[in-house]
Amino acid sequence: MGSDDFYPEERPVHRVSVDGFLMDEHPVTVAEFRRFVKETGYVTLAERAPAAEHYPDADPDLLVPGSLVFRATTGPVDLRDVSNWWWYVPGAQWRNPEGPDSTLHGRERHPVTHIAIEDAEAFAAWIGKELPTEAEWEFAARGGLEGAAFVWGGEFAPKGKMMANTWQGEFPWQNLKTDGYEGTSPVKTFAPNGYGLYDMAGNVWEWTSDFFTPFDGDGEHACCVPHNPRSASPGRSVVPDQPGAHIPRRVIKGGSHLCAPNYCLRYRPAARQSEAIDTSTAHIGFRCVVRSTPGA
Ligand SMILES: [Ca+2]
Ligand SMILES: [Ca+2]
Ligand SMILES: [Cu+2]
Repeated sequence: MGSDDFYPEERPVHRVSVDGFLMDEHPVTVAEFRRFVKETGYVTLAERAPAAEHYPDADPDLLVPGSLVFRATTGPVDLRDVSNWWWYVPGAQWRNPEGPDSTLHGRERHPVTHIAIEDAEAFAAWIGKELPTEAEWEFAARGGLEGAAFVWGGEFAPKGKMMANTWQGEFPWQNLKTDGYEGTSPVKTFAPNGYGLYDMAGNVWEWTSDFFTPFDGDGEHACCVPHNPRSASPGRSVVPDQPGAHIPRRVIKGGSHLCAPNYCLRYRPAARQSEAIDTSTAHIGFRCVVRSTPGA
């Protein structure tokens, strides 16, 4: 797991082992999520109004159901300020990914988006599966290649061929769409990895069950190869000195159609990012696993 060649949170490279499991071959699609909602009446987090007591500093106008939507800027902006391109849009949810006036027309086989971790867990429980741990997800993404930068090998675009739906050009204003897609793409558009898994790089980020913790710093893994490692407690996942720092954060993996080399070169198996458990966005989805020992 991990990489020493890109971002600090991926360091150091270390060895883990995981038991056998099966994984969905692509992220859960709009059509699949629709069936879940139809049969259960499930209401996603983005469709519920945030409770004022959890957000004492919030603008009351924003304490309405909604979700984070990406809007490209007209030119280069300060990349340290994500509010330049992320907008909390009232009425944005999985059925209306860009806001109330948008539809899913033609996107039934795209990954479902605007899914918070609790929504992903609810779907998994309903269908009799579980969410992968970070270690399982990364093992699966590598597709049998040891230490390769990308899920298909060492080169981003072998012989010029685009292997995943990412962002080509200067983020967040110049989307060249060399891969053919500005936003999400239908699952299985790009070739699978060595384990037959599609969209392990790009398209949408995918939730894992682990709370986000640094790989280094605690020395707990120094002596041995952790077996089925998991990070089950929210304690160390909070990011000090950030707005919303008290909200626990889980690991998301794989990068998305918004990941670009000038900002976020994270369409790689080692890449990891944290996302708050109260958050849904237009570029995060999920897929499930079945373990040989359920709940292990
Ligand atoms: Ca793209
Ligand atoms: Ca993905
Ligand atoms: Cu990214």
